[in-house]
Amino acid sequence: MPVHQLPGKIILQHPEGPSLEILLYGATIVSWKSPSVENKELKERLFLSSKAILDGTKAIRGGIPIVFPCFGAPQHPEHLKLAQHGFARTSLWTFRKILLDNEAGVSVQLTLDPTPEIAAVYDRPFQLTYVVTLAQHQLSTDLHVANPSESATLQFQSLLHTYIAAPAQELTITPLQNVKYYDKMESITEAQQTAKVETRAKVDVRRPTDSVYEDAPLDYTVSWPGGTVNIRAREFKDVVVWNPGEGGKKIADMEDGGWNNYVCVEPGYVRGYVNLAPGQTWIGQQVITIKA
Ligand code: TA6
Repeated sequence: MPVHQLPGKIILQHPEGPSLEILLYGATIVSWKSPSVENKELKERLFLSSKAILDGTKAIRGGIPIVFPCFGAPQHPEHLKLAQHGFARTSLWTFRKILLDNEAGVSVQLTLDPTPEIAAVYDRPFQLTYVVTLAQHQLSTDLHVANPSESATLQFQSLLHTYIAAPAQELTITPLQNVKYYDKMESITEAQQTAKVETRAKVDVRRPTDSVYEDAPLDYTVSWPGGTVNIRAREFKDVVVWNPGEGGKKIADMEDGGWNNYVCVEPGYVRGYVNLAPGQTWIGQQVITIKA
């Protein structure tokens, strides 16, 4: 069986070797093993801190946490009771069904609907559906946000907080040159950040980095000696590049030196809000492809 349901998690097994582990907690993908293009050797493609707390009491430090309906500290009047990055990454999702199961790929669907815990901090109707598809060298993650309201617009932010396993001191991210960005290293509050324009042809994270690129190109390449990963996005118009460097020592669930082993490249809609009309559905998509 290529899809295994275990207590609290789902394992996807592709016939050619790749595998994926999704926790129901946050629908967080915590492992993606995919073969190298050259010699088929299976490699872990996502960073997961060895200190990540996996018992459902804290958002997971690594993998692909889902950010919804607010990015960072809540600012929208409807979000003020929410924790940083919202509730999707800390709620228990439901595994619904297998959508595809053949040599082309293995695909599953999970959903999150309002629960009493969510309703206590967020009273808007919504439905989230997450479609995760594993192919030989590719992982697609589609987040569908539906607005079941008959009269009210749903305003939200969303992002996939993807921790790519890669040597932070050696990697570059392209093409972000000339894209406007906001530097969260300068100030965490949006109001105090001034827009800058990226001047570098190749962005790196050799210094602590927390940059929110607005209206970004939707197609990014992360390269390092011996590795290339492509990340494509749809509807996630912005992208965040984050690596705290030594500042990671202050993050309780970050393993020692963990910041050397990843970069977060996070497609999202985080500058402004998606305005989703009643009865409509919005789909944000990320497709990660191993190129080398
Ligand atoms: O996406 C980047 C960011 O918002 C950073 O500012 C940093 O705080 C990071 O996310 C991690 O947030 P977390 O709530 O998971 O500790």
